[in-house]
Order: sequence, then structure tokens, then C-alpha cells
Amino acid sequence: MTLQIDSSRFTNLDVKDHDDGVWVVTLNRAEKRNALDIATIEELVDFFSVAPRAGVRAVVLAGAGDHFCAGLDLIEHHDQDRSPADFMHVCLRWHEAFNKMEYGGVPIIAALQGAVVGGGLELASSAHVRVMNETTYFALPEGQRGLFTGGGATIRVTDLVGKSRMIDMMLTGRVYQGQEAMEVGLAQYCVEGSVYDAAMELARKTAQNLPLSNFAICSAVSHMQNMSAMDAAYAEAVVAGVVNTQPDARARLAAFADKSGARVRRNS
Ligand code: 1HE
Repeated sequence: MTLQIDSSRFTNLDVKDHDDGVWVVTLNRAEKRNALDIATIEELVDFFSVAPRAGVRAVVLAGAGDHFCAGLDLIEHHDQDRSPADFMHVCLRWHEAFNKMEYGGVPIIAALQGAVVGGGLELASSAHVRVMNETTYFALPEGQRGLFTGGGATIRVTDLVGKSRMIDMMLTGRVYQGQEAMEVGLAQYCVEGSVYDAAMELARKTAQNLPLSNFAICSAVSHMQNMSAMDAAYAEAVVAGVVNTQPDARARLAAFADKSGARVRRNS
């Protein structure tokens, strides 16, 4: 069953269907530096709940304006004067959204410009591929604000940069940018010029893979990280059993066999 995505339902997100099954989801509150209020989180839950069953083949996740995302909406948080239980539930909604992204099986390419900070970095780290440029900078200012990460940074940012760098970022507010950000693993691509154009190109390339292969890549790998090595190896065999025998792959295998299929060559 294929579900439909009604773009007009979204306000804080701008949701657009491009060709080839590539969708662009843009955080659309540039005047607030795309800070994540609860309404934005609910729209992310909404979109990424439906996307895997709506024929979405890849997503470019972008931010309007000069900055990708300023993290938690600090003004909303201040105004609402939340109880511990209230904020726990807020964080659980963030996890709902970000888990649907990471485990949903639809490739998400994040186009990161300007500030990618606090919850903005938590959001970016839920994507599968991150593209930065010379404007991009990453930080976790929670420590300075009297806060702690609540949107999965302890897991996902630690996965990217390692425990000691994660703790340093939180303690000292260290900012990573440029080549150093690449070297510590915060992004896979650093481009000159538009991160959006580069992310679109990657999304289009990704969308040419068979959806079941992409589902496994953008779901199974993350699940397997949570398993013991023995269980992960078993799960890998089961997933490969399903994916590697899919009827749609036969034409690609036949093309390799008759030598019309592309060969893997080193970059020129
Ligand atoms: C905001 C937010 C926000 C901007 N919540 N409204 N996150 C932070 O600590 C980052 C806080 N933000 C900043 O450091 C800066 O705003 C930026 C570096 C992102 C951008 O600077 P700049 O000079 O371009 O903009 P600005 O003048 O600081 O802000 C422009 C407007 O955006 C202004 O609103 P206005 O109505 O006065 O025009 C700001 O109030 C608003 N704005 N950032 C709300 N974050 C699940 S736990 C997650 C924990 C966290 O994420 S902690 C948050 C960390």
C-alpha cells in the first residue's frame, strides 16, 4: 500500500517532491534560525512516519537561511517553564522523530550550512550522510546554557566523533569547522559552494539504488550496531538473504554478467 504525503499539511517544514522520488524537507523558520520547537518535531515525526511507505526514495534535509539549525527552541523552553516530566516527554518526541529518520530505511542526506548546534547537531546526526561547506560549524553549547543534550547526541554524536571529543565539545563548547570537522567525522563531504546542490546530487544517485537495498542500508546497519557481534552477523545473513535475492536485482546482475553493467573503477 502506497501512502500519500500531503505537503500542505506542513508549516514549520517545507516539504517538496522533486523528480526521481527525491523529496526535499526544509526547516522553514529561518527567522528563528530553524530552532526546533515542539511543532517542528511533530512535523518531522509526521513526515518520517509516512515517508518509508510513500515511495520516497531519498530525502534532502535542509535548513532555510544561513544556518541549518540552532537546536532546541530556547525561547519556547523558557516560556513554557516545563516540569522534568514535561521535558522528558518533549525529548521522547525528539527520539520518535530522529529514530524514524535513522531507522526508517529512507536515505537522508543533510545539507549543512552555518550553525549546526545543539539539537541541530542531534538532528543532523540522525541523517545518513552529512554535507558541509566552508560556512558550516558544529557545536554542543548545552553545557554553557545550563542544559544537557536530550535528542540523542550522547548516542549519535558520540558514534561520530568518539566519547572523549563528545565530552570535550559539551564541557568546553568547542566549535568544529572546516577540515577539522571532516577529520573528526562530523560530515562525510565538504564541498565548495552550495551544500544543497551537492546533497541533491547525492540523493539522486542514492535514489537509483533499489529501495530494498536502501532500506537495509538505512535501517539494518543501525540496528546491528545495537546488537552483539554474533547477533549482528546472524541478522546480516537474514537481511542479505532477503535483499540479495530480490527479483528486481536480477536485471542488474544480468547486466554485470553480460558485461553491460558498470564496473567499479578508481576515480580519475
Ligand atoms: C532562537 C534560537 C534558539 C536563535 N531558540 N530562538 N542552541 C544554542 O545555544 C544556539 C542558540 N543560537 C545561537 O547561538 C545563534 O542564534 C545562532 C548562532 C544560531 C545564529 O546567530 P545569529 O546572530 O544569526 O542570530 P540571533 O540574532 O542570535 O537570533 C536570531 C533570532 O533567532 C532571534 O529571535 P528574534 O525574535 O529576537 O529575532 C533568536 O532569539 C532566535 N533564535 N537561536 C529560540 N535556539 C533536546 S535538548 C537539545 C538541547 C539544545 O539544543 S540546547 C540549544 C543550543
